[in-house]
Amino acid sequence: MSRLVVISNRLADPRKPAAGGLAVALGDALSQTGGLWFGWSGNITEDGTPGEGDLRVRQAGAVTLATVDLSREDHDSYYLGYSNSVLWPVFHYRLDLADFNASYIAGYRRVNQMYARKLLPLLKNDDIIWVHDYHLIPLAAELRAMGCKQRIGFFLHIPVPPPLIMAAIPQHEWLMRSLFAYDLVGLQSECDVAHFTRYVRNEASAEELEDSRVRAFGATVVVRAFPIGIDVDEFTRLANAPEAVETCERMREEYSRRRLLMGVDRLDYSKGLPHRVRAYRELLDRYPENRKSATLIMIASPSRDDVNAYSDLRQELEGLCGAVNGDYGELDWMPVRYIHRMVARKRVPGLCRAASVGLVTPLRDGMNLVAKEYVVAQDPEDPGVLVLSRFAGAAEQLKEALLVNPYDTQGMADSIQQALQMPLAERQERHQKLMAGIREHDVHWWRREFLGALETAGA
Ligand code: GDG
Repeated sequence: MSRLVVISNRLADPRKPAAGGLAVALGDALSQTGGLWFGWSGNITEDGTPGEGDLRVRQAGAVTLATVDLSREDHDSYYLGYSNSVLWPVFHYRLDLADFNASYIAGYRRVNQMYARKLLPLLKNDDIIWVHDYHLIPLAAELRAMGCKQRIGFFLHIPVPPPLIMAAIPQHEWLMRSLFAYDLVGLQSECDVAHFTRYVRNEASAEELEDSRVRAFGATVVVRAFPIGIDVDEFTRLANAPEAVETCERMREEYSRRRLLMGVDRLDYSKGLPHRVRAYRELLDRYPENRKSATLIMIASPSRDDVNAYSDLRQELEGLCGAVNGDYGELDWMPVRYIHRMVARKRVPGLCRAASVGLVTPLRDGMNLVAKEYVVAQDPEDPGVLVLSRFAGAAEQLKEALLVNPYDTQGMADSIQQALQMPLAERQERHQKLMAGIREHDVHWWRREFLGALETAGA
């Protein structure tokens, strides 16, 4: 059996309980074959040389963790700059938030080249290499240029935008050409595959071959959707553990006279948080019976604070929450509880379970795992209702959720009202169907499908 090598921007020690579904699933796969996980250490060296970083290799059980530090200049141009101020906004259709600063691309290329240089000597001939996400699009091309012949797959966790939006990135052709150095490109949804295919057809006269193969730029790559799932068993265990049970009980006690609506997200403009608060305000306005009886809990964990667009969003959100509380609040009722802190992972399932409505309303999202976690955390006898944006990748799978358009404030308020009023039998039926799909397509399924396809791609 070949050894698995995973490369991602950040890595997690898979043995640590706080690691989360993806880290656990990748950790499992890596442990099975005795794998290598390579990425940024999370350290920034203030006086480091650009394009250079110390490699540190350590063992975590059967998994070798190899990390490199980044110099301040590389961190700012590769990570904050090109990855999070160009690729992240554009791939989420937000040209208005993109910062096409010409200096970023050099850092992005430099770091990918450095990673390739550091990784190459650690590779064995029959390794299978799996690269993750938008920070590392050109990594395979850099590895190939250094003579790497191993099979390499890429999985993009974020959406692929429509071709004309992609074309706004000055280096769009180079980026898309880089993807053809992989043997397999995995995307989250069929919509992403359609955008990818349309781009290469229009911009590179691509030929679509059998078995999801696409030929362009003188190379052939397999492009398919592999919708990522969660680790259902791990999350169920977490939901039944004392911390989650206690959190749920405490919430129910604290809010015994209220119905809870809940969202847990990173504070990111892709997640549609202001739109959610506006819809909730509309709910209180249109359906006054919810005043004093509904409470919206918004947990928005800090994220990428040093990118400007994120501090603007924080201000906007704080203003909106403050206004709802000021306009509608009573001495004994605050409509919104907004928390700008990370809650412990062990508490997340308890929060989900205590909420009658789970609000997952991104403007655009590759998949959105919170949607799946919310469903899995529910009591099947008395489940809450998932209100899900049609613009989340998860909407292609979770058809029994109440699908909403987050730009339509009134429509979303109506759907939240429908969720609050939904009869038990309908809630149970929807929950059962959602659960079956989430269980069938869990994170282990995702990993097996991807690695199975990578085994045969390019063969
Ligand atoms: C990217 C793509 C794709 C959130 N707040 C807290 C917290 N979380 C956890 C959730 C969930 C995870 O973080 C978020 O996952 P998402 O999928 O919702 O979103 P991104 O972080 O944007 O992830 C996304 C994903 O990659 C996987 O491919 O689905 O589309 O954007 O697990 O529970 N966890 C804790 N405290 C918090 O406050 N502990």
